[in-house]
Amino acid sequence: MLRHLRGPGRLLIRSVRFREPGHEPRLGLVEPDAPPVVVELESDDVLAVLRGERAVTGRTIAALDAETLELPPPFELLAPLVPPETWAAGVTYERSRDARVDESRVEARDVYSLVYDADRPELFMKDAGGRRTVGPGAPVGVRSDASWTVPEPELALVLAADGELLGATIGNDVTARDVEGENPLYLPQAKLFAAACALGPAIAVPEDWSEPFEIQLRLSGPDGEVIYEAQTSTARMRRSFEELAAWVVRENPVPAGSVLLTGTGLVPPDDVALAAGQHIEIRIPGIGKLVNPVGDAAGLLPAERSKTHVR
Ligand code: DO4
Ligand code: MG
Repeated sequence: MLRHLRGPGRLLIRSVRFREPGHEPRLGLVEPDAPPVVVELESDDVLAVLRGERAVTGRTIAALDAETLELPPPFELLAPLVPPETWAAGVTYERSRDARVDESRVEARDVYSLVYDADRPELFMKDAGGRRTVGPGAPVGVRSDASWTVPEPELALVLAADGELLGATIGNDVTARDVEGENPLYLPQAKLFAAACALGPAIAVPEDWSEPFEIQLRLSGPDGEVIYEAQTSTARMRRSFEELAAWVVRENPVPAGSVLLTGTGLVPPDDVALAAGQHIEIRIPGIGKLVNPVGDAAGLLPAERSKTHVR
């Protein structure tokens, strides 16, 4: 039985990005009415908005759902930003450490316990230019050469170039566990493939970054049956958001607006693997609910890539 989830305290703003056919993507602020209303912003610069730019056009759109923030047709909710780079931290929760130890060959098990305890965190690049990232409602991918892919629900931080925390959204660090389990050097192949990352629905700017975020995951089957459901809190992380962000930008020229996934504390049981037709819901009170169907990565390659067969 899941307990009631709490939000992170007072929010300064919540922003979304959306599109209508034939137009460039626009930004909006979410007003917490019931149902919430998206107020279109003049600016299309998400960093300026997160830093306080608030001029509005006067157009408002009522969301269809208070948590997913789904918009009525013809509007389409997009990932709340296109990060120039997306970084990810690993093994930041005890649960993640234990799962990696279990999935690995005996010879490789120590690396996860060592990195959990070390000063230097595990950091890896998850995406660049949003090429493998999808927004709310779009399918995430499962690669065909993997047999044990799982969702990783994570708090995702939007960073300034100096590592300052600008906002937080929901991230899904979809991972092929069997690929990483075979050899930790296969990590980039376990983590980077078509539609292996989802972000959304909104970026929230909390007043107080020391307040934890609660995270809930629900995986359901094609007929809506619940396959796995659990929750955790960023209070269980072994490292602070600021510490992880400082490591990412350390002697590393990370562009402003890059995203840092902060690691997963929820790992489904070993007999659960993502398959096309399932649905993943990740809820973080204060931010919203990110819902993505599951598809085959091979069918989710960016269009120009499948046309030209460039690898
Ligand atoms: O070492 C593997 C990556 C771990 C990870 O992505 C996580 O803990 O969230
Ligand atoms: Mg992860």
